[in-house]
Amino acid sequence: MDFDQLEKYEIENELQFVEIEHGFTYIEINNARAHATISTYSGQVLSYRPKTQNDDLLFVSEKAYYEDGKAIKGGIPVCWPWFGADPDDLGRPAHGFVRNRQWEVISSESLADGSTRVVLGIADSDGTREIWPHPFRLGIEITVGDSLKIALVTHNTAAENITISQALHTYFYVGDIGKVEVSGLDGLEYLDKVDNLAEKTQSGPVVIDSEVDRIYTGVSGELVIDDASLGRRIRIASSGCSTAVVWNPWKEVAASMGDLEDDDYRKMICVESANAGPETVEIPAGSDYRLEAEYTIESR
Ligand code: TA6
Repeated sequence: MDFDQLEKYEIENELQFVEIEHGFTYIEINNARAHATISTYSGQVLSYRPKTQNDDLLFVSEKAYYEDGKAIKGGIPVCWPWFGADPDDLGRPAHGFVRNRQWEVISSESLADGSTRVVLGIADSDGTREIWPHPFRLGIEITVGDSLKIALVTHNTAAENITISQALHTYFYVGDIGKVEVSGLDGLEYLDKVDNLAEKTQSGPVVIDSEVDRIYTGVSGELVIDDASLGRRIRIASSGCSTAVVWNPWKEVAASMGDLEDDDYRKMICVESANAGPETVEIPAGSDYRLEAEYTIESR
């Protein structure tokens, strides 16, 4: 989509398109409630800050790659149509192929409550069918207001059922990982990716004092990131999924990643709304599937 074609989606004093240095286009939303930045490459929210807050909801690495074919480290990357390693072991990229492709703008609107909604989409092409041989349309509905609402909508345009896994791989900004607790997972089973996928049971809130990479199953209800350092709580309400992934790379893994500063692990935590691990989703031909998350920040 050419930059000139985007003009019709602008909303005066509320939604603008900006061409940035790396040749990518950002959507800048600034309404009475909040500010947000969204990349049309990758369909990825990079920043969200309600007007009542000083700090961003999201972490984006200073060393993030902004290159065609690479994922941007931070914000809300979309993992689709698989989460994690290639499920068929064909050497395809981890976390699927839509987080490193260009998306189209489908619509934009101001809502009566002062929030702004923008919808981006991506559909199958020769390039995607080489990797995954199914027709599809994938939309992301992003509503920027007192909260940030995301709906990832898979339209199965194929003549047969498709099976996917997926995640909103959200990187939350935290003041100091040592002062963070994640609640809402107490008593749930998880697969521990740093211990050969051993099955374990969560006891109490999740605290991070080493590498954590866990797939929690049977999740229902709200998750809360309690951040004593920033003096805030982030509430995560999800639907269309019963899996949550919690990831922090800790020191050694962070240092091995070219797109993270060595000490970035102290400023981020991924808490992901997902259909992943044992939970996959079969979508009948011609049907839609919605994975939704709403993020709300409150002071402690
Ligand atoms: O969601 C957690 C995880 O799958 C980890 O296993 C780790 O590999 C991470 O994602 C990688 O995320 P990235 O954004 O670097 O591709």
